[in-house]
Amino acid sequence: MVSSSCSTTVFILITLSVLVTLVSATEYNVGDQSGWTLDYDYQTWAKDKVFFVGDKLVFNYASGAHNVMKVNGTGFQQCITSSANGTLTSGRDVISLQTPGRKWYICGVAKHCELKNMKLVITVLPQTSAPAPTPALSQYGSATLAVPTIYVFGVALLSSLVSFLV
Ligand SMILES: [Cu+2]
Repeated sequence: MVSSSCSTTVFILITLSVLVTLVSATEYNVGDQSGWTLDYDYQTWAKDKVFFVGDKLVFNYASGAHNVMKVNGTGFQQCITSSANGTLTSGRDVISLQTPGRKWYICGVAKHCELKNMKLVITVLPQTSAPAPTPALSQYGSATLAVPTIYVFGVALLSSLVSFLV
């Protein structure tokens, strides 16, 4: 009985996590465990991630040690620390990505941007839920629909494997 309730729990957890991944927005901790800090390679951090409208960036740092400024491309390249777009200083700054396109963030404290690489640039993609319904694309409709089915099938397969192992 223990093993069956265990595998049921695993099945539910996997199903939930898949559903959460498919449906809800992702919250990204900038710099992962390192947070928003000196001498971290945020270009590499962002490189393998795909950001969508609705996702969130969370900048974690000791309040007062750093801040977060949203800038434009020029401000990013030249580390212009004008606070025209407002400066976030809470130490746990959450930014909702509301529009697609390039987004630039820098730290405005001292020369952290210029000398310590505290700068992040990302590209936000539009939400994928509403593709343009053009005739040319409609033939791919079934392929798009097949993806969640593969997920569900994968989960079922995985959970039956897990129930063997538990
Ligand atoms: Cu800083």
